[in-house]
Amino acid sequence: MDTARIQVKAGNGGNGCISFRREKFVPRGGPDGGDGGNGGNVILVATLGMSTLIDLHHNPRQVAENGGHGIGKKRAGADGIDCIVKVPAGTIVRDYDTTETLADLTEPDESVVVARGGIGGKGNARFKSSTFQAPRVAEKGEPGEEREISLEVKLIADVGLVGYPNAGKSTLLARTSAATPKIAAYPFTTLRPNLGVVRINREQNFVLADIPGLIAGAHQGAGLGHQFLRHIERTKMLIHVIDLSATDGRDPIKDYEQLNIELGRYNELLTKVPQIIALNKTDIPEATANLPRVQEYFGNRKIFPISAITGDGVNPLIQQAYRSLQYLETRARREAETTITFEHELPPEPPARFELIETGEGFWVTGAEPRRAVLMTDMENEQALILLYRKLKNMGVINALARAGAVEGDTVQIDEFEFTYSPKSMQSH
Ligand SMILES: Nc1nc2c(ncn2[C@@H]2O[C@H](COP(=O)(O)OP(=O)(O)OP(=O)(O)O)[C@@H](O)[C@H]2O)c(=O)[nH]1
Ligand SMILES: [Mg+2]
Repeated sequence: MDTARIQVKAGNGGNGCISFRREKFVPRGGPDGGDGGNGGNVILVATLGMSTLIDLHHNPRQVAENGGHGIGKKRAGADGIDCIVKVPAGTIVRDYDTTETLADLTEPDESVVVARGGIGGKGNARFKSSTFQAPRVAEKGEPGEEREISLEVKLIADVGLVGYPNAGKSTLLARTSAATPKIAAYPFTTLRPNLGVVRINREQNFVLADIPGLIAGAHQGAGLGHQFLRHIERTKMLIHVIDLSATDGRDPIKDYEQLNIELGRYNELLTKVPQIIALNKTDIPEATANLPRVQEYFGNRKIFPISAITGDGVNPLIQQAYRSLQYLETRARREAETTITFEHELPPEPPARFELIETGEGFWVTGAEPRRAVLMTDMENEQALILLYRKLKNMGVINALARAGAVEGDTVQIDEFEFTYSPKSMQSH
């Protein structure tokens, strides 16, 4: 339920209308066809209080309303209503085919348009001019965008708890927050990540995530942990919980090393995430016995012996986690500021409106603007083709063709349509 694949279809623009005024005593009135309305967009909105994509599994196709067609008396069609799709905060949105990331909706109410509604076509009233008194032409509505997207929810926690099964991660989460995860004396008690808010004082807090225990081979799918490792990819920091009592016949130092190897095998970057070491279950005598050896192993590195059950040592651990977070956030802000200054010096180049590609048989025109102009043209209508020619000319397409050496009779392809080039007009076929 953390991932979903859905189809989104924005509304088509409504068609412009071809109509002429009819009034008593006015035998041949002017054009009065209204514009089509714009199609609705499909918009994803990050929503607080949602945690899964289960709703979308039941509704894998999300469609926005089409714009209404224009009608006579210059009345415009209504705009189509947007389709609003609620997703959990922390959802990454990708194009399914290209896998390009479209958005990373981290903050509540952040939104992204994943399919843009088509523009309504202009009615014939718009095309009247001194030389064009009775235009029998209107634009078709632009088709709404349609695509497949994939969604993935990654929890947004500041700090993640990692450790072997049974180390006491859930117990620590329960002790430090209001969360009530399941706790039991067998491995793999936790089956899904849990989040809790750890309050330092009235204003200061951070979000702590507990994930299922990891074991050797987790990166290859052993145990349950690997499917949840991606949740901690985005935490700023980890608390590595180690069972110091080693009651299951294990060794705390081996556990520590093995777990880090697993993290690195899953994603090298995870080994770069700062870790705080929590040595848990100090209330058990075996733990106290193990402590000197483990302390020696970590040397100068700061470690936190705790008992998640009694609460011993937990407060210093939490304070340290919070201070480290603050440090990391300040550093991230400083880096962000540096980046912004840099970007100011290098303004991005404006995107080209279209591109001309020589095909050997003629030319291929790509780009959103020419494509839109073509899709909004009724190819059966002579006047509409004249209008298309003018639009292409205004965009610079006709000039570019001439410069590229196009001659009468060359084939020009725009989107799905083929035209025959002539310096003064375009003919569709
Ligand atoms: N004595 C003692 N027992 C503890 C302590 N912390 C956890 N436990 C016990 O250890 C067992 C496992 O605790 P959990 O919190 O469920 O461990 P976990 O790391 O979340 O385990 P998984 O979810 O299976 O990965 C439970 O029986 C806890 O009561 C501690 O500080 N002292
Ligand atoms: Mg647990």
